[in-house]
Amino acid sequence: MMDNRTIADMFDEIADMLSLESFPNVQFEVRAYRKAALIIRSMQEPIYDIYGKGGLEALMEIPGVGKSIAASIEECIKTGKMRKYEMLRKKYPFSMRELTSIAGLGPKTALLLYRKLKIRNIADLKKAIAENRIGNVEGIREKSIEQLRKGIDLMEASKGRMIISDALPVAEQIIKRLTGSGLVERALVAGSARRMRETVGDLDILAISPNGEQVMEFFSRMPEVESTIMKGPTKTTVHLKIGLNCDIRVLEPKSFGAAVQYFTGSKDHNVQVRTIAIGKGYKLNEYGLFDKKGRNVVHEHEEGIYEKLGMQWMPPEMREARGEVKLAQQHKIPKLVELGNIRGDLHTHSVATDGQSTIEEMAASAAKMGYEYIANTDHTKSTRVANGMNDRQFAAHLDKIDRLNDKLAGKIRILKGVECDILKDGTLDLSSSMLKKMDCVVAAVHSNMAMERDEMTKRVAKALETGLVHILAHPTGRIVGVREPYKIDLEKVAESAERNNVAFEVNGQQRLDLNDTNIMLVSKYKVGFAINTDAHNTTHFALMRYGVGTARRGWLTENRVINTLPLERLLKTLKK
Ligand code: DGT
Ligand code: CA
Ligand code: CA
Repeated sequence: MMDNRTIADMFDEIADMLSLESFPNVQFEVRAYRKAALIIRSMQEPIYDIYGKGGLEALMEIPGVGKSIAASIEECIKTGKMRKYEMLRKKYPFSMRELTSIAGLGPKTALLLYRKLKIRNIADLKKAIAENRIGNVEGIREKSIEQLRKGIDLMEASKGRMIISDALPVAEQIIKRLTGSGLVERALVAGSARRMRETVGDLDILAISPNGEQVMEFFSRMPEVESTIMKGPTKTTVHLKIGLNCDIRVLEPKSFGAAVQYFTGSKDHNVQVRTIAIGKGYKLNEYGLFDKKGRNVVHEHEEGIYEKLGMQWMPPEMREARGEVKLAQQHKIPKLVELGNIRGDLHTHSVATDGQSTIEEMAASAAKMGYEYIANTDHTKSTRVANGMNDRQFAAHLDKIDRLNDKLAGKIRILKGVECDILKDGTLDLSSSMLKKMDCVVAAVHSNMAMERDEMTKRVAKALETGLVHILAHPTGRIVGVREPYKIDLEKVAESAERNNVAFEVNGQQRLDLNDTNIMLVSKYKVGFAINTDAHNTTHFALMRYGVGTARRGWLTENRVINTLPLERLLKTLKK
């Protein structure tokens, strides 16, 4: 059984290998595979379910999936193989995916490394770097060797951990299977996934069932499972095809609440809670909360533990030992922003630049989700790789949005916007007169990221001081597992943002930027936040929950988040 990620990885690898070919129109094919990979990777519904329900036709309804790609997916689901992929792999017998997953290493370099040094994977590459063999390859500079070294380090630092947006949908699919099996009374995901940590090391599933053995049998035979690592009547561990381990624990109802509290963690949070329990004469562990006489006083629900300890219950996202335990004792846990509070997305793209869906499709999809508005924020000219637009092109683009809004009146409002580059010198990549025509100016750094901290801080602050910017997008530039944040003094930037009424973005894509700790840092200032998906196609809207999860980990409340405002109030806020 093929999961979305595996298929997307295969398509990306096909695109990488095809990009080395030179037959006519090959670039067209490369783009098609790339686009399909991008979309399938971010889809939350398993593609074999889509196929199972509606066959080839349903596959072709996925944006970016045409006839021949749909046929490849079908082949893959039916046979576990893809002929096209295997043919190309014969020609390029090295792990393109492994090598190009290193930041800064593209298909051409991978081929060069294979041809000259027989490097087939990351292990070979590391060895070659350590033995100073790379420097002798023509076409590879000293600077790029340094870059390769950094890329490998970054990858190893994140090794074994997976971004939440890849892991959680699989965990939820497993929960659905378990509850659908009729074997369990309740099942939930605990651990870092429940806390919405940006990456997870493994998945921790808890279930109530009187049939431990049968549950374990069912669990270890699910299509998501690659192999069983350990199988016992109360605990089983499997390795999933997506590359993560997954634990399941089967419990009796009377210890479920304690287990949920314990296995949700974090470990540091648990240590603090347990200390409070001891102070009150209890013993707390994963089996229960026991009083002096050894009686378990909490059963099925974890809320009971906090209650008995004189604490307020708090959302899992807060349980990182960052002061939430004290707040809970004072009954001052804030009411965090929720997915249901979000009324629109203020950072979205379209085919006008590097998106894969049209503005019409984006708006229709957002309306279907119940949004009141989206801002279309396509790129500006300096972002050439994204096909960015200049003043003249934006003028026509905005007219088009006006016409669309006339057509859509009453359904959803498309705000006229832009994701404007903050150039190296801190100026904006579009004229002020054009920026003033926009409802929503999102500004971001896309180039020259290797600046000194001071210089970068001044650059971004200068852009905010124009008074033309509404939202600072992905303010540190990091991409989880791919790129480190650039150096920047966020507190200085927050001072500028406060003076100029600029909101900080919490980006729900693989960036998850700002992250939880940076949100906490800048929320000390009087600034707003915008939780956006940076959607490049309609499937990306589903990533909002990870933006919201990250915002909750940074303790944000609804009133701090501007895209929880109804349209009229949002427009007023943006005009200020
Ligand atoms: P991960 O898997 O690295 O993303 O992070 P977690 O938080 O899911 O950690 P994991 O899977 O090792 O353990 C799940 C939870 O079990 C953890 O959040 C808290 C609890 N736990 C694990 N080991 C200990 C421990 O030694 N002491 C305490 N108090 N709790 C623990
Ligand atoms: Ca875990
Ligand atoms: Ca675990």
